[in-house]
Amino acid sequence: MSVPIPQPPRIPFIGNVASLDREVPINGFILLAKQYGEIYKLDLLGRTVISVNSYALANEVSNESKFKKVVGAALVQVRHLVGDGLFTAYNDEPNWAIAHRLLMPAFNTMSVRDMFEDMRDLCDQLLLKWERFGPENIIDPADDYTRVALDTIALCSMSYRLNSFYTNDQPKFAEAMTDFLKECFLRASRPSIVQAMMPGATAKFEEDKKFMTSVAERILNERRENPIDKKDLLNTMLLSKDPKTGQGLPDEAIINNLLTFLIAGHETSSGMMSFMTYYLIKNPETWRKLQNEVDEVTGGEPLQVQDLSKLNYLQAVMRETLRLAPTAPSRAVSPVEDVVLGGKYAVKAGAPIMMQAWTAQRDIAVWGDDANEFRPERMLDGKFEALPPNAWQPFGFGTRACIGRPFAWQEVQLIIASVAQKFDLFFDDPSYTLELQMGLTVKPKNLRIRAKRRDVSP
Ligand code: MNH
Repeated sequence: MSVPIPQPPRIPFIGNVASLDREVPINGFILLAKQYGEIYKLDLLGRTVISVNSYALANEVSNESKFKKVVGAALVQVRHLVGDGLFTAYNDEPNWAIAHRLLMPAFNTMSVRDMFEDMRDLCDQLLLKWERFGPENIIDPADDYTRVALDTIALCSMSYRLNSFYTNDQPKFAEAMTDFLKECFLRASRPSIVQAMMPGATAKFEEDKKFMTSVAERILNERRENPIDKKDLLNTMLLSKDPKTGQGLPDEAIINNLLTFLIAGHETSSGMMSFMTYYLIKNPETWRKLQNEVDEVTGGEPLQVQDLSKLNYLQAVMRETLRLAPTAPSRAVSPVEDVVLGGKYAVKAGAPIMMQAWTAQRDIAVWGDDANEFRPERMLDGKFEALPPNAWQPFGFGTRACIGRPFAWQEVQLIIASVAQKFDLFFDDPSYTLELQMGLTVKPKNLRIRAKRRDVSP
């Protein structure tokens, strides 16, 4: 016997749109999960979206023989820029499979190790900035982590320097990217009739798109004219052939993927480092433990790539941060055939389902009564490895899971370990309470900190 999927009361014409805060829909999703439990559905501008919130249902939809990735409404907007790039491609687009096979080896842990010194270059720019501005300076960590993450992915993927630390405002490319993604996210929840009445926003959207594409085209052309001998991702795409089909990637697909790396590779990592910073300041004992570990492993010397695997506590802090605050908080799938979810909720083939990692990763059935608390110890000593399947899933699932995971992991290890080695961090406002902010991804809102060098006495 199947039972209906709960749905909040609808308002004529707009359905359930009012249930979601337009600026920060994640707050609505969290609240609705508290009210309705493991599953509910919403009418959003003519689309019906099912949201699954419990571990059990999240695990059930993590099965590629029954559920496939859906390119959700915001990602459909991102396609205006990057089309069939890895992140936004429909499952059957041929360039997805070619790019996936070409790039998987270039993104594995071994290949990413070769990028360590480039990553350090940008990490040092962040450290130097915080040091030079001194302990009285108020830092917007999300802003500086975005600079470092965006510059890192640009340098490692196409040996291009965005130089975000050398301008007061974000450089033009970073600004175009941020504005474009914000607009994608807003367009996704705008009725088309409203969109039609916003020629200004549409013109800006087109302008940002054109500008970013022209930068990527210029970089590609320059590389063709002046080849370099370096194993960056651009060279991988330009020079290698798909082992299966013998084909290379067409120029358009190379550009789509260069821009995809920049999009997928900066906000998520930057948000992760911002949440880590928040949790570490909030939990001074954890912060001290982490500093001790870093000091012990490095002996006060600059971090080396072979140190990374010895930083077990850091790894637990990273895992626990992404459990409580997965910066890509949900992903969309749909059933290949009609299914009955959880043994009782009938769902038609093709219906979009949002897997809410944010709520599923706080399910007390898996994590216990203190599920909402930040406790890295639950990720230590084999406990992480012993978790039920898909209980921790901030990087997505299956063939469409994150290709940049080892890249992000190494980058965040390097930056947070280096910050812990060098600085004590404080909230600028000691009474700061966590609020969320959203673009395509989630980050802490209005977090402001100060950084004081550890080796300098007051
Ligand atoms: Mn990433 C897909 C989370 C860092 C490039 N990424 C995904 C998905 C999640 C995700 C979740 C699956 C989305 C979906 O099912 O629709 N990614 C993250 C997080 C971080 C992250 C939490 C950092 C923390 N990602 C990165 C970095 C890069 C990157 C860094 C690039 C250098 N991610 C991708 C790409 C995809 C993806 C590309 C799409 C892969 C595919 O579908 O083939």
